[in-house]
Amino acid sequence: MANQTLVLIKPDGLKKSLTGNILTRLSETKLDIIASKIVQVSRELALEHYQHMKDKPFFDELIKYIMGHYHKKKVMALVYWGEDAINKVRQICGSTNPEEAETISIRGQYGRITTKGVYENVMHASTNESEAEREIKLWFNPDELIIDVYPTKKIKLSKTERVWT
Ligand code: IDP
Ligand code: MG
Repeated sequence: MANQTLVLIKPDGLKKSLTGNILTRLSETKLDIIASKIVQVSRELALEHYQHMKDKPFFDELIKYIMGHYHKKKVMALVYWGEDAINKVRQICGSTNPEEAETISIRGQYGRITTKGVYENVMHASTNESEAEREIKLWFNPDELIIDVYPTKKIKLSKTERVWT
């Protein structure tokens, strides 16, 4: 069955110039990229993304890490879509702890554990369908995806927008 998954190249992945390497590894899956962008992660977005970790002792460090305090203040966000996308991406990504991740997985090849105890594991990948849905809806608006993977509706907003001059 086709499904979709959120991939983030985390600030350490960008700082280490691993974007090309990571995307090349992920292209082994033959999945389609249906959205991508560079994001400066706000505190609100970081807290929401890692809400399930809020009771962990390393939570504050984790929030600083994903916001780019230790590397570059940016993350590359992508949505991959296709047959069994969630599992295929997670497989190449590798386990959470970079020291336990399979050596040839992306995290195994490029991740490290910092002296502050955070797993800097260079990328994020959703682990199941409900997590993928929550995360994709958090990081992207419907119009940023080239296919409608979840139902949408139209509402009229009267907000001020910044446009090119
Ligand atoms: P995942 O990213 O493999 O899905 P989660 O358990 O969702 O793993 O944890 C989110 C992120 O928090 C991890 O990618 C890693 O950066 C960090 N993390 C998770 N567990 C630990 C830990 O035990 N020590 C330090 N950092 C951790
Ligand atoms: Mg997770």
